[in-house]
Amino acid sequence: MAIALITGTTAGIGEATAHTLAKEGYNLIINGRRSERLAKQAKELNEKYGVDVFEMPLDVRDSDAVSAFFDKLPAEWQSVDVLVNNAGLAAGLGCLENGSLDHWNRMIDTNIKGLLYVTKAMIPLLKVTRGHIVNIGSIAGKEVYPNGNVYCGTKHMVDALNKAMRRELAEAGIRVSSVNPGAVETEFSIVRMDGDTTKAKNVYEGFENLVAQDIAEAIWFILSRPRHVNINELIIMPTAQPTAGVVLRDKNL
Ligand code: NDP
Ligand code: 8X3
Repeated sequence: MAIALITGTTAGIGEATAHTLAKEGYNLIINGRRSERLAKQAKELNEKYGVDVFEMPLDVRDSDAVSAFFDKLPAEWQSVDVLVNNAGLAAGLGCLENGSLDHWNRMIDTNIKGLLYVTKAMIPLLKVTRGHIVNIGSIAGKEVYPNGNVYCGTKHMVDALNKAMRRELAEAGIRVSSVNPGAVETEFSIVRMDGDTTKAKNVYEGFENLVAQDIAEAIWFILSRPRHVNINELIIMPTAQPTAGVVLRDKNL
């Protein structure tokens, strides 16, 4: 059975992707910092879909922890076919002048450096399987919007790394794709607003946002193409969000 490693499965897009790939018969390596959620999820995926699940309870920002995990990965879990680089976040929504260094560091360390640490460790395994990397970027990696500054910057870097991986790994037969969503209602805005659930809920008021399953299905579409087809990138938006930072509310679209 094929194996997929998905980062950031304890919520949102990663969680939906774990369920979608388990339903399609993948054994899974699942990741997140909240180890209790991860353990509960492993049990649920195993019971519901009959797949094997291996936990990767670590912070992708911790390069030593990432290296140690792959150094000790049991032989039966090393034949990984798919890496979904999903773990990420936005922290804060405000102008650069008033920006928080903690917010900036968390986004840069997770969205860029964490993705790099996991990808570097995974490339030797994916060379063996001639596997597939799916990078979760964002419309924020294609455009910028007011007060998105550093988050947009990190996702532009993901876009650049996606292109770099595609160029660099093609000769190894590794496929590389990105999915770049607009507004998806997950825990994303709760994290971005530092836990303020009222502000987070307002983000999705008055229009039909995307849901995590929309993105999971797109990931499965990418992965289920025949070997000669590489989807380089997808941009997926709510109908009511024509571009980054613009949402048409109360329009009955
Ligand atoms: P959620 O907040 O719902 O989920 C984020 C997931 O990432 C959680 O499982 C979280 O787990 C994990 N995560 C965050 N930081 C780390 C870390 N340092 N180490 C390991 N895991 C981590 O958000 P989404 O599902 O919406 O976001 C997933 C990806 O999609 C992100 O890269 C985001 O930028 C991107 N995206 C989201 C959009 C949206 O509108 N929601 C739109 C476009 C892109 P834990 O806290 O347990 O570590
Ligand atoms: C999250 C989507 O539109 O808030 O990446 O930037 S958006």
